[in-house]
Amino acid sequence: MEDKIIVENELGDWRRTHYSFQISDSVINNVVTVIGWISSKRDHGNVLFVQLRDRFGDIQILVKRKELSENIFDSLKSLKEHSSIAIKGKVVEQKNSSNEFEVIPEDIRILSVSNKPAPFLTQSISSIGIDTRLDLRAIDLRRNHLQNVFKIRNTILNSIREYLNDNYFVEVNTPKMIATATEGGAALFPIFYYDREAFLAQSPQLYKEQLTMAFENVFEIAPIFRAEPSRTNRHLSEAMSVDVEKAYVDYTDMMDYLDNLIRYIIQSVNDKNQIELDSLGTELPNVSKPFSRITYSTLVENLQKSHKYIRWGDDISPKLLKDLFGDEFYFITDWPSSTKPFYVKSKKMDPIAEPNNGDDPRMLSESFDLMYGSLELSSGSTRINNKGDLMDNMKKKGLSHKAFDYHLRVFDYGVPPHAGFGLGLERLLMAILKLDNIRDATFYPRDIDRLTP
Ligand code: AMO
Repeated sequence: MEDKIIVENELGDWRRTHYSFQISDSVINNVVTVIGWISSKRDHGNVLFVQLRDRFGDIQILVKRKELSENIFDSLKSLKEHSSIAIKGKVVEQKNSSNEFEVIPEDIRILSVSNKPAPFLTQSISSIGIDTRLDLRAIDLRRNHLQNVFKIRNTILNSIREYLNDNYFVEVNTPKMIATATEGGAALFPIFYYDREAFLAQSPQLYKEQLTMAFENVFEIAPIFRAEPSRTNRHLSEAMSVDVEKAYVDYTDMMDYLDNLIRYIIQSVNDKNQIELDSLGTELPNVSKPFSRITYSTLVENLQKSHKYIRWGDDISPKLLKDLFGDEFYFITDWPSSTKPFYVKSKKMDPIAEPNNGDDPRMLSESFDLMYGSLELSSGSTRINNKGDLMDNMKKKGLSHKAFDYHLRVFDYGVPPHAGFGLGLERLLMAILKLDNIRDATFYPRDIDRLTP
């Protein structure tokens, strides 16, 4: 059959005159040019109903054998889903089509032919394994479900920029090939940098801190790289981080900013994405009130009271949080200094705290994690801005001053007090849309098993 298809394979002078959403009352009886790919097709012998999909949605095309040349009709009839076509035709009213109009073609150009049926349907939520979908990700991303997810992602990104610009932040970009680690716990990806070893950046941490000297309020939306050895539904090896840093504030101010930012984002999605939310069947989290704040020490006590095995100083696993918190946003604050990276400022000593192991007192830090249920969305803190304190803390954590010389020397010139946070974009999307797998919150996920496509 295939060799009978007439493929122009070239646009020539054809250009789209209208997107699907522009096919409306105002163009009834007009001849338009619409372009897209076939999302579905119903064949009634001498009549075809084709759904032509563009960036905004579907347009119904009614094709009748008697109104087109045999050749073109037969070619169209044999086209599979995903093939691209351009149609010049008249817009007519059609109550039964999804947008109440259809286009009756006068001329058709076949631009690109799909040779194989895709292993998943465009309309299905898909019970097919994620690996099969990821192997053909560009096609998978055409599915309605992911289209909705990524349209909402777009709103989220725009609203983050809007909120931060309105609050006098400057968008910056920092190097992704770096010389030293910043986040103690997370492993690095080593790379060759000419004749030296370097690493992919785990975080823009030190650069965003430095940039508060020149710009006071900065943010960056960029990838972070983490050599995560585990296979989970919430870790990526390459994730997008929304990093925010501000001078002359502390961690309590940054919690206010983050709280307001999340509520602004959810309001924007609510205002702009009702169609996508309805189609996903998702209700947005209730964010009518500011998020609650619980200190790490109180949380550990509560967990111990409910007979969970945890010692003060341990990290808190998602499993432990699962029974305690439902689908809600909340902050865990004042983490032990021992659990936080070297740049995080310590609080004054907790007077009721007992020594941890004889000589190491229970130092707390000016820090927070923003959680949604058992999912960590963000970490933030007040940073150390005094060179001596920073050097002491580095020593405590076993870090070499020499390796961080490029950073420490800045502190000779008076780094202002500052605080900030890093917010995982994919994790936020998981929380807002209740996605089970972080891989569906990113275009081409990277994990321990996957480096392609
Ligand atoms: P942290 O290491 O907690 O803090 O990272 C901040 C947020 O980034 C997201 N995140 C990830 N998302 C997906 N996959 C991963 N492997 C992954 N790793 C981190 C999470 C996390 O809460 N420099 C500090 C931030 C700061 O203090 O400003 C930092 O990187 O949502």
